[in-house]
Amino acid sequence: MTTDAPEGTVATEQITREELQLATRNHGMPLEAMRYDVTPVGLHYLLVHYDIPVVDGEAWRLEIDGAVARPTTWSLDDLRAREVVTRPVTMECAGNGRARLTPRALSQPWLLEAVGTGAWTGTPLWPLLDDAGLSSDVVDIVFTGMDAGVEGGAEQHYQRSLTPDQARDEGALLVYELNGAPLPPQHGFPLRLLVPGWYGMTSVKWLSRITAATRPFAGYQQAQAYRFRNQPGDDGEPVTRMRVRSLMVPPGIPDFFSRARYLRPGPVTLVGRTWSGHGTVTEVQVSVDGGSTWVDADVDEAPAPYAWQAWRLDWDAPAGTHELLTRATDSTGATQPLDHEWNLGGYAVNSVHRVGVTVTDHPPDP
Ligand SMILES: Nc1nc2c(c(=O)[nH]1)N[C@H]1C(S)=C(S)[C@@H](COP(=O)(O)O)O[C@H]1N2
Ligand SMILES: [Mo]
Repeated sequence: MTTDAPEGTVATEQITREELQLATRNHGMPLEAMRYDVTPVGLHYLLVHYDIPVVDGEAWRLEIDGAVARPTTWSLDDLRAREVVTRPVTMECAGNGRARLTPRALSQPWLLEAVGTGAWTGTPLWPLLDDAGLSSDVVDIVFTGMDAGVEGGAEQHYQRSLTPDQARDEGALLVYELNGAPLPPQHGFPLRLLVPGWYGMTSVKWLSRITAATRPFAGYQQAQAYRFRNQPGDDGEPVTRMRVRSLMVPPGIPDFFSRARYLRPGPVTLVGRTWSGHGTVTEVQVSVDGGSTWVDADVDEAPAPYAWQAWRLDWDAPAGTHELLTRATDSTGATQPLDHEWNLGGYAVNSVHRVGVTVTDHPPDP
């Protein structure tokens, strides 16, 4: 550890015991699972700040309160009786890529796998708020989860907020099913918020209360965490939508321990997924020579807004060792950077994906 690492970060490659503890409670999506259009439930990534609450779905209620004309209480059956929407949505943790930074924030040490695409079923958020009748002076809508813990030195429920405009315009859903079955406990049973296109922290799980506030919400997850800062004490800009990213299914077979890849020489189709919370991905480029030259991959249309897109590229793999790279550009023209862009919390690190591979007829030797 060096002494110039800012508070809350470390400048070593070694993983601390606390990071390991988080990494075993939470988990990423194995990259080979990108072969599924919709991620099977147990393969979807998982991020839980505190403990997973045990909830009785019969007794559970959602309260809508605060500055509304008609405070309301909803059972799960009441919500199921409203308009039903099912859509595939790709969700990524804002900390995906954090563990690749130096120094890195001490938090969940994600490499690249904190992503998944669920087929989410629920009811649109805005009509419920509209029925409740928001006062004209409402500035934030606060979403409260049932889970509680201590973070940043304060006891809290997990809470995030949206402005009324965001709650109306972002296509947010209150979801009660994942891939055609009730939400599993770890993904927010019985109800969660889902804000398509945004990093996962916005999509509050175990939702029990929606409060219309006439003062800006200054809770920990909104005002302290999830902000782009370069040093402690910076006010920072809020982390919101997912930056453009592409990932490759690592080709060939892995070494058990190091996960180094081996591939037979000859034709292979490289495949992967790509997404952007700022629109759609218009281009994926692949390099098979460490970034010296780039080739356009075929990219499928998005099956729905903010659902990942498949890409593929045929490659005639020659014997030797190679570094494969993939880089996407979205409809705003934003492209993944070659190098990590550092920030204190390790948020939205969307640098190009690099996969080393040894092409040989005789693994493990080239
Ligand atoms: N109530 C609550 N909601 C939460 C969280 C949490 O810890 N508690 N984690 C958030 C974060 S940081 C992410 S990335 C997503 C992860 O959702 P998933 O575990 O269903 O993939 O949930 C978000 N919603
Ligand atoms: Mo997250």
